[in-house]
This record gives sequence, C-alpha cells and structure tokens, in this order.
Amino acid sequence: MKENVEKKKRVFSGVQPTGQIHIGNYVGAISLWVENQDLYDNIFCIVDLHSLTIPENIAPEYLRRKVREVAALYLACGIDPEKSTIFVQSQVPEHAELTWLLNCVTPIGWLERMTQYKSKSAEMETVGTGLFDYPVLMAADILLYDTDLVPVGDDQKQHIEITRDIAQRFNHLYGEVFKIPDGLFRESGARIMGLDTPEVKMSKSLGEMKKRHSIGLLDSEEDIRDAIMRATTDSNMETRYEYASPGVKNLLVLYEVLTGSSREEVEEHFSGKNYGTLKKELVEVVLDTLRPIQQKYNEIVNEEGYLDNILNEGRMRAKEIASATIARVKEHMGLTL
Ligand code: ATP
Ligand code: LTN
Repeated sequence: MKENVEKKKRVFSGVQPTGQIHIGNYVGAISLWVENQDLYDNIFCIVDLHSLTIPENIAPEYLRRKVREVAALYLACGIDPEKSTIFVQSQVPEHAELTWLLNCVTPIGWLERMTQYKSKSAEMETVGTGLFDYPVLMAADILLYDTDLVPVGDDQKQHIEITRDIAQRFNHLYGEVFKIPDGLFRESGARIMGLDTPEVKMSKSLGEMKKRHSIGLLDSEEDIRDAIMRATTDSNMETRYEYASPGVKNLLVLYEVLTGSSREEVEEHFSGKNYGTLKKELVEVVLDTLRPIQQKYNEIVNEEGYLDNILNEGRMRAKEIASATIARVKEHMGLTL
C-alpha cells in the first residue's frame, strides 16, 4: 500500500424515512452519491430524528418499517457497504447531544428565516419545537463527521448555508473545532418537479397523498407508465430546454440524467418529435432504471440478518467518529472536569 495516498474527502448525506422515496430523491441525491462513491469517504444516514419533526401520521410501526425500507433502498440503488458507511441517526446519540450544544450558539432569528420552516409550519395547527430546530439537528449531523461535501437536492441549499453559519459562529466563539462543509449539487436534475404539478418540486409527502404526482422507486410498472403518460405538458411541440414549458422541461431533465446524456444530445434526439414519443421513451428509461433496483431491493429484504449487520457495522463506525468530535466540542466549551 502506498503511504502517501491523499486522504479522501468526507461526504455525508441523508434521507428522512417518511413518505414515498421517489425518482426526484434518486436523481437529486442518491444517484449522485452512487456516482461519486469511489472518490470519497462516504457516510449515509437514515435521519429518523428528522422524521419526528412532523409527528402527524408517524406511528411507531410505520417509522420502524420505513427506516428499513430506506436502508434497503440505499443498497438497492448501489450504495456499497464496503465503500460507504450506512447507519440510522437515532442509533448514534451524539446527534442529539451536539444539537443541544449547537442550539446554544444559534440565534433564533436564523431559524425564523428558514423557508422550509415557514412553509411547513403554515399548514400545521400545532407546531412542534423540533420542526423549528430541524436545521440545527441537520447541522449537527454534518458537523459531527468533519464533512467536506454534502450531496443533496437544491431544496437543501438554505440548510447547508445555515450549517456553515453555525459552524463559523461556533469556531469564532470557541476556537477552530468544525470543518466548514460545502453542498454538492447536480448541474441538471437538482430539482425534479411534480409530474402532475410541474410548478412545485416532487415531494415525498405529496407522493403519498396524490396518485401521479411522483414516481416511487418501488412503484409498479403500471403506475409508472400512468404517471408519465399523464404528466402535465402543454399544447405546443417544444422540446428545446430554453423554450419548453416546466412540465416538458422536467421530462427532458429526467431523460437526460437517467440516460447520462448531454442537453444537446437530448434536444437533438427529440427534435421534431411529439410529447407522446418523449413520454413513451421516458417510460422505458425509468423502467430500465428501476427494474434492477426493485429486484435488488427484494433480495435484500428477504435475506435474513443482512440489513441488520450492515446497519450495526455502520453504527459502530459512525459512533467512533461522532464520539471523538463530541469530546473535542465539550473540551472547547468547558464541559470537561
Ligand atoms: P418532503 O418534500 O416530503 O419534505 P423530500 O422529497 O424533500 O420530502 P427528503 O428526505 O427531505 O425528501 O429529501 C431527501 C433528498 O432528496 C435530499 O437531498 C433532497 O434535497 C432530495 N430531493 C428531494 N426532493 C427532490 C426533488 N424533487 N428533486 C431533486 N432532489 C430532491
Ligand atoms: N434535510 C434533509 C435531510 C437531512 C440531511 C442531513 C441531508 C437531514 N440531515 C444531513 C444531508 C446531510 C432533507 O433532505 N430534507
């Protein structure tokens, strides 16, 4: 082994175990993790504590099932446990502990400005403190692991910004403890829109409520076909990105990322063709992408003990890194005897 190999950068990201994991999550986040897996030292988390911030409809049995589903989907999508650490957030109590310590350096005004909090709380009768504090828990997730890069969809930009702000403020108050992380976003596909409503992003919660809003990674062939063939378009025949309506552009972007083509190639391919052709071809591309994922998913969930072993090993590796960070933080804050 060469001694002078450069240390790989650390990547950290996560998905909440609630709702329907959809093709937007795959394109914007999970497939980006898989593509870059060999370049980095990767840690992928199932952020169950974040799921508790919207407590409605979260029965304990549902959460338990969803945590396993997300973990199995990470693996089915191509996350390799030999190359990446996979673990469940609540299994490493340092996440909650660091959240408290970071709460004490985070001005309330920063949290009041968060757009996700504003939009989610507006729909709720009773707003939990956890929802307000969501960004601090996310900052704790990232900062615990000396993360360099956070690959996410572009709806998470404000969360990455506040993580940087919190880290900088902490370092200013207590000394250089945290590394300042950067977001990592796809150039194309960082925000997939709803198939039925291309003016809003495809979302897991809407996907559970409305048929044809999203394409779930575990959806049947029939549902996938139906959602794409009936996706909102317009009455023109415009397949150039610059002029296409939001619904058509969304289909072009999905086709582009899932086939690994360039925009020019996609435009040339669909030039002069109607939306029916675009939709039919996209159905095939999506099915070709999801078939092997669904097959692998079924194998994983049927293999007794496989998932538990991976999550257990992941927990141990995560715990080791996280506990070292917490010790360093406490030392700097004067929380040691
Ligand atoms: P919800 O909309 O119900 O809050 P979500 O679909 O955003 O849920 P998350 O678990 O919050 O799901 O997101 C997991 C990852 O997928 C994040 O990196 C997020 O940025 C990314 N992501 C979510 N929706 C999209 C989308 N429509 N396009 C691209 N990336 C997305
Ligand atoms: N807020 C993220 C989920 C999340 C996350 C993280 C992503 C929680 N902690 C740490 C990256 C890094 C979302 O997708 N809604």
